[in-house]
Amino acid sequence: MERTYFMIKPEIVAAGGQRIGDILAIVNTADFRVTNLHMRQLDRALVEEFYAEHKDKPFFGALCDYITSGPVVAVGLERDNAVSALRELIGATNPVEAATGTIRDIFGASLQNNAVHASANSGDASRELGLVFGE
Ligand code: FUP
Repeated sequence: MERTYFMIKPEIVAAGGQRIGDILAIVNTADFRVTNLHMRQLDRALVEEFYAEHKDKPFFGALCDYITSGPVVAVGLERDNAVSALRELIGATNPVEAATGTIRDIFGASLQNNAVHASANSGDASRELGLVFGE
């Protein structure tokens, strides 16, 4: 069994509940067990740590502004090969490059506002679950 971290980003949450349900229903098709779930606004220091790998990139400030702009839905998920299975479900980072039918293809608005996050590897998953849930 492997764990991963999934997050529904602020523009989806701000639009109301329906798309949260639609996205979780897609995740549910892939037989994940939900190990943790909550909705909250993340503080700036946590988000800067979360995206530390990008701290020298030109988009870092805007990315942190955006992720702290409203509540997110934070989800811990578990199954065999959880990291790769979830990355496949969400699609490429840029929604215009995301495969048809993936979450970012359906719900993503732009490279920054790409609807959801999923851990890139199991090391990131442990780090992200620790940061957000204190696991
Ligand atoms: P991903 O692992 O698919 O979330 O992608 P990255 O870690 O490369 O990027 C993290 C987030 O930064 C993306 F979800 C969107 C945002 N981003 C930008 O806003 N501009 C860029 O040029 C690249 C990424």
